[in-house]
Amino acid sequence: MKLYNFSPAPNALRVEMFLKEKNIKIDTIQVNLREGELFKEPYNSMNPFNCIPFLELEDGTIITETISICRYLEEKYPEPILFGSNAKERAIVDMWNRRIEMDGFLPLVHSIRNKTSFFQGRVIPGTRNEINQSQEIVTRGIEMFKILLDRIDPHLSKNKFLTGDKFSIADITGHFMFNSSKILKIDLEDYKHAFRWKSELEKRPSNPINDLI
Ligand SMILES: N[C@@H](CCC(=O)N[C@@H](CS)C(=O)NCC(=O)O)C(=O)O
Repeated sequence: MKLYNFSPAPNALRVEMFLKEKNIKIDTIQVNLREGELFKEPYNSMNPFNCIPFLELEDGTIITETISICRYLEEKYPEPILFGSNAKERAIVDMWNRRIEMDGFLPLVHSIRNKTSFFQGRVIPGTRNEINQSQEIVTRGIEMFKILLDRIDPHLSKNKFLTGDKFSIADITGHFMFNSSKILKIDLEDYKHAFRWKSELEKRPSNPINDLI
């Protein structure tokens, strides 16, 4: 099994944090997406969506999508459980991960890609084209993130992690949502409980951002 990744990228780091939480090591090949490596062979054929991370199994099967990769690894290496241990827990973890990913993580990814000149010509992940950056998408992403914070702040006043006492994949997604909010310099002062959660996530030994600094 081989993982194709590019460590500074947020989705790459999500998988790395998951691996560290589980204390597992996988052969990893760094593919420099900034130099267009993902559009060259063999990577273009391995993942025509031209994104990392992706996982190559022994039989040649390619699994893309951060959460799908983590789900596969969860079944192969169950402990510690990060996707829930029974039907109810798995549904709750999935519910929170989707809320965080769709209402916070992805809107902020699109805000960043539409804001910084670094992403000109590649506003949509895994593309190289002339699609314009849009200030409206920057603004909308931040608005969506704040609506999410309004909703999760009261929940986090009563819960250590998103699903209660147990750390899960949803918290990993949350950690990288906050990392994007830092890049966009979004003030979190009004969200005391979300800020407490964010600070605890940053302190986890598995936080791969600490290794980059
Ligand atoms: N939906 C994919 C998105 C993966 C993704 O956006 N990867 C980015 C890095 S964080 C990428 O490879 N971008 C390549 C590029 O835009 O050139 C997932 O969840 O894994």
